[in-house]
Amino acid sequence: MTSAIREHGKKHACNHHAFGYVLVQRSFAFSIVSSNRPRDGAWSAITRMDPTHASVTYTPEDSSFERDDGFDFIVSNCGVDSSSAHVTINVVPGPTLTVECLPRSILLKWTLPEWIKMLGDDRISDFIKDFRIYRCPISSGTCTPSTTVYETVNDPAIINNPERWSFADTAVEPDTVYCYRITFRHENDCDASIIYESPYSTTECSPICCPDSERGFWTDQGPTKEQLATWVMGPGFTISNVGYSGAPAARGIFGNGVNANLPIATGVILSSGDIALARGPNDEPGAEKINDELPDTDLDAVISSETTFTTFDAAVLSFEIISATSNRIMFQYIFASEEYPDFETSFDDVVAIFVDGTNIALVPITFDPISIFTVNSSRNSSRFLSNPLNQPAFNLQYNGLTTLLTAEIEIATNVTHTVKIAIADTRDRRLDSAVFIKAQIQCP
Ligand SMILES: [Ca+2]
Ligand SMILES: [Ca+2]
Repeated sequence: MTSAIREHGKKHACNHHAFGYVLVQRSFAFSIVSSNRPRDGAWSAITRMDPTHASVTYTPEDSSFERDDGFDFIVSNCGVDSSSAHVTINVVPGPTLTVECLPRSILLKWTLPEWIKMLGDDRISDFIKDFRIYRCPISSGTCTPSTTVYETVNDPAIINNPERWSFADTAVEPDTVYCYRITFRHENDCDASIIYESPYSTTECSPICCPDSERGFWTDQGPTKEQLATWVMGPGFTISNVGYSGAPAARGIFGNGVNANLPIATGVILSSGDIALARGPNDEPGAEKINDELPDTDLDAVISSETTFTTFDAAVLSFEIISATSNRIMFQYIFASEEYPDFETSFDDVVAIFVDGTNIALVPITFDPISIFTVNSSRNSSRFLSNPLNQPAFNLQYNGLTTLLTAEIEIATNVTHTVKIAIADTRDRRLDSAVFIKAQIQCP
């Protein structure tokens, strides 16, 4: 008896895996002998599926280009071999994925292979099922495959419109590497359901600090206090025991500072009100937020030689650092306020940076602290810049600001030091002030 092969080599289109199968005429015992193994891929041992079917899994060596491969097979029964037959495997590309860093988000953009589009441009959703986005944790610089679906895309309006083939991942932390992959399932004309997947795509940037020229000057209250400490210190320091006291709206980050004419592109902002008020134009004489926050006694001490009043609405970021390599700490910062110009001799809002208890934020040469009384249009005026109402020199709400100032101090290596950055209103909680501190981390 000769096994009759009625049909063979049904063709499967697939990216990473493909299989051919043979169909024999009726049910009887048989075996399959392979010959002429695939040229560009590896295949599994032939597996009996049922009395009439057998399958083999094929994995192309390189799935990034489109080409055909195949193998020959012989079905034998009772020692009588059939003639050789050939299975063709059509290997086609799968989807591709790119990732782009934006402020506090990562934008994923994908493309689908041409063969999918040719199935019907505006009916792609008829052929694509279970479109999934996987976000994979990173370890040791490589992607760790995730089996947990991060996001699904089911909306035909998105799947059928190439201009909408994107997804913004906003749940990102700074200085964290993320890795993504997309997959979809295609039900093809061979009654098979095959999963297509993109290669992994990895970000290696600090997502939240990435410049976005279309966004203009921005502030963001989202980052944690630990992120703020990391931003102002930069690499080389181990940071611990981070604390923040003050209103949640009073601290955060800013970006595109150049858009506001600031000499700092990105950094941390602390204020005695709401950091969102920092954004220009300067269209109010006295923008303010009453936070009902407490004074800071260290700041009270800093201004005690200038005024008898105490502080209010303090915002205080504090932490400990240790470094094996850095014997110096440096901050570059700008102090800005709504107290200028009308109250520059009556309401002494203040900022200070304490390292191991010593205030290192001082007017150069003079050793004056940084406050409304010590830097203004008449005192230390070379350090002062006016931002008049409705004729903004800077795209900031604040009516005046200092030039870019530097606070630095030598420190011992391998010793824990305390850092405390504090700002507050003085005498009342009105007409807020802010400090812009340059980020020491690298942005792409
Ligand atoms: Ca103003
Ligand atoms: Ca206030």
